[in-house]
Amino acid sequence: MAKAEATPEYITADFVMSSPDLKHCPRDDLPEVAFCGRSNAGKSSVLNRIANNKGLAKVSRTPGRTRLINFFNVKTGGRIADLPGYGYAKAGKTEQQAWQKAVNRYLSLRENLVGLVLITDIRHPDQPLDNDLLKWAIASQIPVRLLLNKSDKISKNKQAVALKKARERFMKNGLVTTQTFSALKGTGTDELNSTLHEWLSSNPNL
Ligand SMILES: Nc1nc2c(ncn2[C@@H]2O[C@H](COP(=O)(O)OP(=O)(O)OP(=O)(O)O)[C@@H](O)[C@H]2O)c(=O)[nH]1
Ligand SMILES: [Mg+2]
Repeated sequence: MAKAEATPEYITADFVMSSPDLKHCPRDDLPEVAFCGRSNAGKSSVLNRIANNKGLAKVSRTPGRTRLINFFNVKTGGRIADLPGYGYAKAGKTEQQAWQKAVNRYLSLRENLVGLVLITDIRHPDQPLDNDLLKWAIASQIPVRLLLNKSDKISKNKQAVALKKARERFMKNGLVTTQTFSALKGTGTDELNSTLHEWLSSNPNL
């Protein structure tokens, strides 16, 4: 008889509010993890997958869909912030600058930020804007889970090579951990959720 697959440990999350900028964010009284990355990398899809709820965050084929910071409370404690993606060339310049400024202010001033999930497309490693964010997080001592998403788009062999390369890159830096993920298939859900639980229950000062 085939072995039954274990059901992943999903998180339960509820939408709280959308904020155009730091001033209008919810109170910083809960530990918060930010989902960030290039536009279209799959931030909203990853969130929906780990919560097993396709309707939680809006997903779109058109890049640049998430233009506000969207907040979700996690039932077991803490909050997730789904940030607008960066690097979306087709957005109007003024609009792009406005939402980039909101993200930068959020990242540098949000006091309850306990970790970042940096979502990347496994096929496009080493992107300059992702690297800027990684450098900033390391300098700010914020732990990062680098997610190589859309792993379903390449073979198992190529996935292993991409993961090895990313891990080698951050071997000397305990702050950055790496994993493969597929929002489409659910691969990597348990691994990500156990880190989220750890981070979200980690800050006794809040
Ligand atoms: N094949 C595959 N497609 C994915 C995966 N994750 C996301 N996508 C697709 O990629 C596109 C963008 O996904 P979103 O979740 O909206 O991306 P986002 O990073 O939130 O985008 P913005 O909000 O615009 O910054 C959608 O068409 C998703 O269906 C994945 O793991 N595999
Ligand atoms: Mg989004």
